[in-house]
Order: sequence, then structure tokens, then C-alpha cells
Amino acid sequence: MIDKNFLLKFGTAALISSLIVPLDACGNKTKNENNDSSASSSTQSSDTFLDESVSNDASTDVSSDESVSSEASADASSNTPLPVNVIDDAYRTTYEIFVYSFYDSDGDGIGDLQGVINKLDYINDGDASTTDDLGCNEIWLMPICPSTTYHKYDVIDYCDVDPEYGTIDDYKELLTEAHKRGIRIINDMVMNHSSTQHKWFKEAVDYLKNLPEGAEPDSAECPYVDYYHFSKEAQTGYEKLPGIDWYYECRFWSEMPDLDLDNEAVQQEFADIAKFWLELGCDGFRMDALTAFTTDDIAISTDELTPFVKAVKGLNPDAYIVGEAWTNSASYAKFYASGIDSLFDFDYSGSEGTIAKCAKGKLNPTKYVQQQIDEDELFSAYNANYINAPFYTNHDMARSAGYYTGKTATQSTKLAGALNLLMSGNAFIYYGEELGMKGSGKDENKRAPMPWDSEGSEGMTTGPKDIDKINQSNGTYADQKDDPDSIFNYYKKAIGIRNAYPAIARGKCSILDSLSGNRFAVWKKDATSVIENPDIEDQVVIIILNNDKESVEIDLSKDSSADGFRSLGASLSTGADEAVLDGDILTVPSFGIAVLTVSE
Ligand SMILES: [Ca+2]
Ligand SMILES: [Ca+2]
Ligand SMILES: [Ca+2]
Repeated sequence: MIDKNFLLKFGTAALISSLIVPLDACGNKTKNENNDSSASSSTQSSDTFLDESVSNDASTDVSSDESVSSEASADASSNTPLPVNVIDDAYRTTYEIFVYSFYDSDGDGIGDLQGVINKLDYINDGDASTTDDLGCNEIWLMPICPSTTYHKYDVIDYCDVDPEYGTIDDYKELLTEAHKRGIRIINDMVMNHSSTQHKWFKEAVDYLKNLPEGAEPDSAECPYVDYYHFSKEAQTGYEKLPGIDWYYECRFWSEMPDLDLDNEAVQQEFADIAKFWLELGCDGFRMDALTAFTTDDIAISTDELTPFVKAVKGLNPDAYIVGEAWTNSASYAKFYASGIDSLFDFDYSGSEGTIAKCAKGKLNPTKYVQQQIDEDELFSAYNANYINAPFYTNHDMARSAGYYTGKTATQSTKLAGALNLLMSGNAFIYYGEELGMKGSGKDENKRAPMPWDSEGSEGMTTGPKDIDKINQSNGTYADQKDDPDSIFNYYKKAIGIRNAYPAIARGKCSILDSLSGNRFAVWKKDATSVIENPDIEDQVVIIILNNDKESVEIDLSKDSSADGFRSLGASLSTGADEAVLDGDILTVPSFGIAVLTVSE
């Protein structure tokens, strides 16, 4: 992986823009830097920041005034202009898209690949001088291959695009347009099972149907009979084939027969499938259902994953692979032995996960950090080059905004987003979480139409057939985009901070115990062992998180580990008050976050 770094700490977007253009001309494909905080004046010192924050009360009003320079309007809740510093490596910010419910380009109510292309500029326009885009730099496409279902996790053909979504040409166009903007695309790879309508399964079943009474199946006659787990006896997780006395394994659903991933012919099929997509320009894969490869046996499942990882890395060492192993970290960590880059961090996710607890104020934030330190030790033991994959919701989980109730619901919704984005690794955001989307209960509700604007407006999808009526009470994108206090603008700023300080996504954590308390944590992130380019500034940062209902004052002079960190690099706030640094004293508001860098 080649670092294509540039640290631009200039006051005006115009200057940034003028520097970007020649870089583009040199052919650097990645230029997804974001300057989302984007005030126009320079604040290289904490003093300057403080001066500006004095006038901050007025700035919210000013933000709606069009006469203010455009780069100041996107997020006027803080006047911290962030540096621009995106590294083209695997420590990304990834946006998970359920294509079906995202954006419909042709008016049939079903989202499609042209719809994703249409909204790429929402995710990242690749232009640092504009600040109305989210700033993510990778997309995980949920399955796009031909399938019988709306969710498409039962694959009929692994080397094509479902006609509901478009064509291979649309996919190629999506890659081209995404890469132009510095966005990588990873595909969902459903390897545990195919559809019963896949030709492998259909041919195997036809063969078994015609097998003479008492004869044993022979893969020399029909190789596909060994692609699945067929049995003469009923077993746990098996269903009977209609009309004949054979059973087949199908752990998730009768129409999703489990593949035999021990079979080298099956492994070769998936190596060929990976090659097909990588040759089109796909940047990697999200592996579905690892724990079901061989149910209840992670050791064997890991062995079954390893040939695929080797095949992909052999084809493209920079291709990225992240796995879904829905279990606790002590168990899923073992999959790192396969050489896979990342595994989703399930311990932090969901309504009872570490992020939700911390966002509710029910967990000491130092525990949120300590758990990352413990995980680092655990995962490193299996793969020294592992990259964590934090997330907190996905298409199988209730939407995060529904986890929180009462007066602080919106604050907690915002903070949860930041807690995910402050973690090291490749942070995943499920589409619509940045708008505080709602949806829980049946799976369809968790995969609701992206609320761009009012129902029926251009591009709006109708969603899965059996979806319940969901009240998107946090508002649409249209409602939120110009509101400096919206969940959307909070997210944008959080991603901007992650993009501004590469140590946040790459650093090893250490807690500054003497500065931390029951409701606030102070920790260092040191990325010097990860970032290869010595020109990158701020390879070590200090983060302060306060999840109390009151603001907190911290005397930084009490811990020598904080010596020199006297520049307020960023403040992220769920309310009106921002963090303030006055000499050694840092004040962080309730539900607030601050990032300190070394003084300049
Ligand atoms: Ca459509
Ligand atoms: Ca931009
Ligand atoms: Ca299986």
C-alpha cells in the first residue's frame, strides 16, 4: 500500500483546491480528503481557536447567511478548520449500502447501481473544497448478484448483477466513478450457501433424483453432488429434498443450501469468482456468515476461509477482506489466523454493545478504551497486521436511534456515531445511521428506504414489500443538511475529524489514568508504528471523551504524558458548547469530545 499523503493546513478551501488539481493531473486516484469542519480562517494554535470560540455564539446564526463564504456554511457550530490528511490505506471509513433501499434511478421503486452512482457525491465527492459530502472513502455493497429475494443473500449466479439492480456495465461504471472520488468498493461475498436455484444445486439434485436405488453418489459423474452436504439421514440443520429420500444442509433457510467449503473444487470456484470481480476493479470483499462455514466449529471454519483469503491476496495484495463472524471477540478473533484483514467488532455493536452503553452514559468511557486495548492484544496474537472493523449497527440489527429514549436521545444517537468513528481500524457506518434513521423488529424494517426527502420524491425507494410503516422522526436528509445541529452535520464533522487526524483510525490506545475519571476518559492514540510517511503530522493525538451530563474540567499538567499536547485540534459537541482549552485547563462539555495535538 502506497501512502499518498498530503497534509494541508491552509486556511482557505480555494488554496486547498488549487493544490488538489495538479495532484489529480498526476494520476493519484485517491483524493477523498475532507475539510468538513471548514471554517475559512486559520487556527493553528489553541489561542486562535479560543478567540474564535468567543464569537461562536453568533456563528450559528451567521451560518444561515449566504454571504458568509460557502466553506463556512456547512458546519458553523464549530470554528475549527480541520487539516486535510487522508491516507490511501485500508484504515477507512466505510458506508454500508443496501442497494434495494438506497436510491432508485429509473422510477420502479427499487434502488439500483445507477442510483448509487447518482449519490456518490453524497458519500464523497472527492473534492476537498466542498464540504457538503459525508467523507466516507469505501462502500460495502450488500449482495448485488442475481437472487430470488429482495435481500439477495441467496445467490443464483456469482458472476452477474441482479437485473433489479442493473448490469455488469453499471457496476463497472460505479467502480470508475467511485475510484475517481477516492472511494473503494467492496462486494458482499456469500460463500456459506448458494440459492437452491443455483445451477450447482439444481444439477446435484437432478443427479440424486436419477440415481439408481442403492447406488452411491459419484462426483466423477456429477461434481456438484460434492458441493453441498447431502445425507440419507435427517440431521440438525438439514431439510428433506422434495420427492426423494435425501436431505441437505441449510442452516439459514430451506432455499439457502450450505456449500461444502472443505471441497477443493468449491474453493476453486470461489477463487475464480473473486478473480472475476477483482479483474473488474472491485477492491475487496465482505465475507458473510463465517461462523456458519462449519457450524459450531471456528477452527474448521477458519481453515475453510483461508484458501479464499490466499486466493484474493494472490490476485491483489491490496484487496481488502472483512468478515462477519457474529459471536464474541474471544471466539471470532480466531478467524484472524486465516490472514483476513478485518473482522467486525461485534462486542461494540448492537443495543447492548459497548458503544450503546457508553453513549447512554451507562459505561465509564475508560472501559470503552480499555476494551480496545484488550482487543488489540487478542487480535494481534492471531494476525499482527489485523485491522479492526468497528461498527455498531448493520442490516441485521435494529437502527441505533431507536436505542435511546428521553431527553438525551438525540445526544446519545450522535455520540454513538462518534464512538464508532473514534475507534482504530476501518469504521463501518450503515446507510442512514448518519440521519438517525429508525427501524427495528422484522428484518425489512432494518432495511428501510433511505429518507432523502419526502416520500415519493425523486429517487426515493419503496423498500422491501413486507416493511412496516416507519416514522423517520429525526427527519430526512433534506431536513437535516442545512441544520448545523442535525445528526447529519454531527456525523459529517466526526468523519471529518477522523479524516483530519490519521492517528484516530490507526493509533494504539493508552489511557492517561491520572487525567481520567468515572465519566470521562483521556487517552492517547499513537500511530507512529502504522504510518510510514514521516511527513504526516500529528501521528500521536490525545482524545478526551466526556459522557457525563455535566461538563468536565481537566488539568493537563497533572500527567506528563500529556506534555506538549496543548493544541485543540478538534472539538465535537452534541450541544451548543464546544470544548475549550485555556492554558493547561481543558473544559469538555457534556457528551463532548476533544482532540489534542502537540503545540505548534
Ligand atoms: Ca430502480
Ligand atoms: Ca468534499
Ligand atoms: Ca455451512
